[in-house]
Amino acid sequence: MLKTKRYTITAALPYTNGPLHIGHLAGVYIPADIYARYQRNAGNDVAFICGSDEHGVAIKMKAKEESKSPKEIIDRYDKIIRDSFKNFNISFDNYSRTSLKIHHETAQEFFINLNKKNVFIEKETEQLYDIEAKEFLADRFIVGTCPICRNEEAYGDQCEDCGSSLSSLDLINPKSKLSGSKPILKNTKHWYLPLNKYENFITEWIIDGHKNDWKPNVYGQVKSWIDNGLQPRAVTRDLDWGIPVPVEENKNKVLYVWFDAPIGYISSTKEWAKKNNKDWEIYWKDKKTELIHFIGKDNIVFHCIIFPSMLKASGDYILPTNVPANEFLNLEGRKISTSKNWAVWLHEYLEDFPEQEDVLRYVLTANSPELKDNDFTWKDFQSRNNNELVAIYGNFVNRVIVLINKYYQGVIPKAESLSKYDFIVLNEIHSIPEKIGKSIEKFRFRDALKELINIARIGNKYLADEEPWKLIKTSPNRVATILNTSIQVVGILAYLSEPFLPQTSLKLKKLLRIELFDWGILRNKSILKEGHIINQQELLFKKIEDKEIEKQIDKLKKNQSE
Ligand code: B3M
Ligand code: ZN
Repeated sequence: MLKTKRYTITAALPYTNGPLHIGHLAGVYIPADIYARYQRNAGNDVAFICGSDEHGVAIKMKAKEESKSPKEIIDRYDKIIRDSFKNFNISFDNYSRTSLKIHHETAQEFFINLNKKNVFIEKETEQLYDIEAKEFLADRFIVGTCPICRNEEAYGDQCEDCGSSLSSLDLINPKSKLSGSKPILKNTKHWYLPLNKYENFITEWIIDGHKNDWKPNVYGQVKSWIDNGLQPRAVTRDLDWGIPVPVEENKNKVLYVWFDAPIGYISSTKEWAKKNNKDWEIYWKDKKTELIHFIGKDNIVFHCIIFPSMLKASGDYILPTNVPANEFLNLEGRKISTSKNWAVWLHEYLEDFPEQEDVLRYVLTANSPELKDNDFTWKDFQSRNNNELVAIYGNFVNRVIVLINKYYQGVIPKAESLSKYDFIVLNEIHSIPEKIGKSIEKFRFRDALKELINIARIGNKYLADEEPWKLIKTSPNRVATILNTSIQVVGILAYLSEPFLPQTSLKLKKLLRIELFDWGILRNKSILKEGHIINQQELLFKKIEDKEIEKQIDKLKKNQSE
């Protein structure tokens, strides 16, 4: 199909300081994957980009906790994270890592370019210092009370509760996470990005320009920062882990992780373009390219204010068309917490529910925290699997395939004269691809998924109303028409499931013996021609028993008591 538009789709680079859990999938990676798969199926040119975020204090903290080197930590979790993305069919075109040379070079070039343009303010200031640990305290090395929302666990660079970008001197009652001691003040030099100078740019671009097409939760956060006024932010740190600041007089200074990490999208695109003999610049500098950042709400300030100001200052980059950040997913009514092991880890999920990654994709899309925090419960997981995937989707497909094999040895029968009801069903089904497309274009994946399952609901009802198994002796032509109509519904379900349930879509493709997956065919009235031979039925979804759910809930309670 003619490639009509170009998309650079990025998903937040996960820190390699721990494994992935359901909050990551629901917040960022499933929405991004649905969107990327949809745009590919629509015939567009897509670069779906991600990679591991391997610098910063978070990784230093983990290394200290485990008395390991940061390198050992990032290598361990980079592998675990890559495996999880692969197992859940997150279809990145490239997954890189910011510890690679190509990223160090790209980030340093970016810094040098801005430095040459005198974008930064270089200044000596007093910063918090831990005399016991002999470390300057920035980012997650320091915690204190957030001056904006009074959260007592705010970090030196950000408060995860209200999303505010902070500097450690803003914290009330700051405490070192390294020694627990009260920090002293010590002089040090840093390079500051003067965000205050980009207030008008952000106001025109987002506050005026994206009032109607950006999600209200994102727009609202950006507006609150602009209303409070933007402050210069240090983009360098006194740390021995990270990308060295490319200046002569550098003394153990590295780039702030949130300066280098978003540039990781660019270096990952470069790496991909080199491997595929493509020009990376059209994905980051061509005004016809749509740049979409998929992130969680705690990353909004970095993707809507800091990184765009860096791109603007650099001068030749495009800006994101949209930043559809999701809110947070809670677990059994409580905030997911890595440190308290209150999480459903992806690698553990697959041990307990092998081959059922699509079930989790389905439930996390149906319950996605698109506009407000939402809750994942194991009971809901079980009921959506049993009552929607098994009882509606799987049951409908199973009945059609079994009947076509039983009555016609798997050969799709010829449709005779269609009844009014047949036309109603086919017209309704053929209106759904456009509805799903419209919802996905607006990042409303829950609505899009409802339309998808509705296809199976319509098919199920049609079969139950028409009861072909009662007519096979008296009206064989009618049965042929009903099953030809029904297999068209299954065909559309196969195509439209691909962005949401890729594993199930692949099973259906094999079942129906569909070779290509070009969505252009969805414009045809009939997807599967009479005479086409399909395979025997195979199980798509299996019932989840109470004891499987009880085991999960007990596991969480046990984690809690430890
Ligand atoms: N590593 C993820 C987080 O804040 C952070 C995203 C970087 S995207 C450039 O958990
Ligand atoms: Zn706060």
